[in-house]
Amino acid sequence: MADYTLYYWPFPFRGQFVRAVLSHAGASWEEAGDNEIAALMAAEPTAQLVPHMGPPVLTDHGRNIHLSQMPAILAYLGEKHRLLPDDPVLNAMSHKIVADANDVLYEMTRYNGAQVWTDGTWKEFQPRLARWMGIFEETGRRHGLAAGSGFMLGTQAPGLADIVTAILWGTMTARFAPLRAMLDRHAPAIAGLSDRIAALPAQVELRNRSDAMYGDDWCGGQIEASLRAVLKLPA
Ligand SMILES: N[C@@H](CCC(=O)N[C@@H](CS)C(=O)NCC(=O)O)C(=O)O
Repeated sequence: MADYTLYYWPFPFRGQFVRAVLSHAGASWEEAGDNEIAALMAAEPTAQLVPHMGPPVLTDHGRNIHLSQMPAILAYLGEKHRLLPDDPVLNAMSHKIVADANDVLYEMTRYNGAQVWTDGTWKEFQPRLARWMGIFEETGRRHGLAAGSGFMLGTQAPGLADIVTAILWGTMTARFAPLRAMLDRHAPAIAGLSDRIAALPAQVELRNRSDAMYGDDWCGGQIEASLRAVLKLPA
């Protein structure tokens, strides 16, 4: 049996953070199918593995536990697979980076798909997106990257903060190429970190597998279609 089961849609969006951490930790996992995810979501909270609104949901078979909420899942995996710094401040910084990444996903999808992009709203959002890039760059500058460790929080090996940062910006700019120039301009150290993490063998393997399964998709649905339209990318 696999170590974990991941309930997440066939997209490299929120679930990809969980996949990337599991890959980095060398853990095995099975992906639940769409029908299973839909059935779990439709079940009464009393009948769900863990009461939740939307995936990702992760089952750890070794401990027979189930978790929802991407930041909580990553906090658990970070502790279990020793991907968090011992220092309490840097530990909290890791969780801040995860929460920032989740906020960026929320804003990039216009509040988890509640609205779609138009040319006007996308243009209005540009300073805010640049600022998010700057926030990651400055977080890295203050804690590690500029100090020469090469990792987000000055750790000697990639940790949760590095994987999350790389999956956020690396996946987004790979899917939406025009955003890479923006990342290079506003967050050059983060662009470099994303490339270094992306080159790790476990991440190369995950990306190849994900690209084969999900193609060019990122978050899917009308929100992705509108993002492609404002970026003048093929649908
Ligand atoms: N805050 C949750 C957000 C979960 C979420 O929005 N999941 C999306 C996929 S990324 C979903 O399918 N939601 C369905 C729903 O909320 O009805 C997290 O960070 O895990």
